Amino acid sequence: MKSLILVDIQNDFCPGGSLAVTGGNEVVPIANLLIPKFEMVVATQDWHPANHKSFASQHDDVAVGDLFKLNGIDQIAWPDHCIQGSQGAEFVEQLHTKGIKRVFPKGTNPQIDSYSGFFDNDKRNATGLGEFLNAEDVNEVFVMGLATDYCVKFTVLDAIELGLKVNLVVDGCRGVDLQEGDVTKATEEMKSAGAKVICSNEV
Ligand code: VGL
Ligand code: ZN
Repeated sequence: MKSLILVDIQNDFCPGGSLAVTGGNEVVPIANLLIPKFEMVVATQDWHPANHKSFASQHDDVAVGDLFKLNGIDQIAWPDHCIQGSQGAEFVEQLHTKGIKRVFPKGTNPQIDSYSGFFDNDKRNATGLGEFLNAEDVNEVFVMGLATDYCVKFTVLDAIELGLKVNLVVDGCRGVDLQEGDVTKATEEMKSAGAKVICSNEV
């Protein structure tokens, strides 16, 4: 069974949002084209408590974009984003969410970030996505969404590690590019890890 994984297609990652990704909204029509092609569509949702420690606002000595250690692991300080229950955390209104079978929230523990849709960044806690796909006999996934260089990348890498065949729908992704070239680098990383990079018209 094949599954489409929609990563974090949320208002805060689109123009006008607090962690806006350039062209983030452009992935929505692509998602809407792909959703009806899959029997099994799942989505991840960045879903932070207001006091999440990945937010620069929760520290006296870090600014947005700074790299710091959070409980011993590397963390980038983000602006407040995807706060549980806020408009920014909602899926983009134009996204055809009716076709989504199950939503997996992530980043709910204030002490650790969760870029991957499968695990927290220390890999200790799972979101349930892996078990769900396994129970549904999914062996191949098509991943698209936001952002290429963070949540898409780590979702893809974990999916490969879990033994899934992984296709990255590259025109269905947009990235942060905190440093110029991050998106290109992330795509290369996913490719060398074993992801097949495809366009939405090849699905
Ligand atoms: C993401 C940074 C912080 C993402 C989520 O969805 O790529 N990036 N939280
Ligand atoms: Zn986040």
